[in-house]
Amino acid sequence: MFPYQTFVDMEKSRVTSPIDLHVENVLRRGYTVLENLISPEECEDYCQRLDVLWDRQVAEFGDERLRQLKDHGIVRCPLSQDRKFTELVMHPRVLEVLDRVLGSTAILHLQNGIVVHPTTVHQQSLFHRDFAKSFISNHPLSINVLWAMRPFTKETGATWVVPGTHNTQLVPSDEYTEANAVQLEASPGSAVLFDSMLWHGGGQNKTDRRRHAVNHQYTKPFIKQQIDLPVLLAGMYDPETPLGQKLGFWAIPPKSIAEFRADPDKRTYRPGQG
Ligand SMILES: O=C(O)CCC(=O)C(=O)O
Repeated sequence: MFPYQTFVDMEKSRVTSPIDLHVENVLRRGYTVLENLISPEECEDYCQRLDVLWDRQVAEFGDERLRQLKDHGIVRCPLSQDRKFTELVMHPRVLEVLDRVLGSTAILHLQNGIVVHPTTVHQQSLFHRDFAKSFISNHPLSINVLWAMRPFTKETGATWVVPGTHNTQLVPSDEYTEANAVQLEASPGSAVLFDSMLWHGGGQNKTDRRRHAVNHQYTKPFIKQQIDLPVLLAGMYDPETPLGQKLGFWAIPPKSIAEFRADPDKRTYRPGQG
């Protein structure tokens, strides 16, 4: 234990459960790792599903076009083609931390499968913010949850983060990044939960095997989604469920004055969502 001095009007963070420490990690250094949320067998199943969806998206859009769009290796919105992926969105251990950091009315902004092919340099390996804003909010607005489906090691290209950089407007210098970047090695089935303002980037996959991951971004419900999920998923998922809320079905802007003036219980942007 490290003893602290006490000062008037200064409250100390308290940890009474493991969730408290995860929350404090996210607020202070920008990230936390939730270990072993699902089994290695389930991860392998997800990898196979991602390979199937990746092949399908290549068949639809073409390898060359996806490279041109810098979208090579990204499986866009897997849950729109395979319901299994909703289990990641709604994983209870993720949601208990997410609810504390972002609030229970947070919605899914995007879900992307990431298939890092051997020896290719993928777009996400350039350091970036996923919520690429030039201002700092005093409350988190957006949180990422990146699931490792294959081992995240130095060789497979574990994700790099630059701790604490979610709290400063300026882009970190090369020297700061060089001195402070941390590569997050993690076993399959673990998830890195981070503030989307945190500077981070994928590592290089130096193995001869694909490295699979699934990235999620959740935001406050008033922020637009990457793809309009209530439109994309209409008829596929029940809006009247906790999953429906997370997919954004409870935070739809009214499409007319009449919809805006509907009774509160009929509003498309439901009361209490924030
Ligand atoms: O694949 C990785 O390790 C990082 C992915 C990433 O940075 C992203 O999707 O924003």
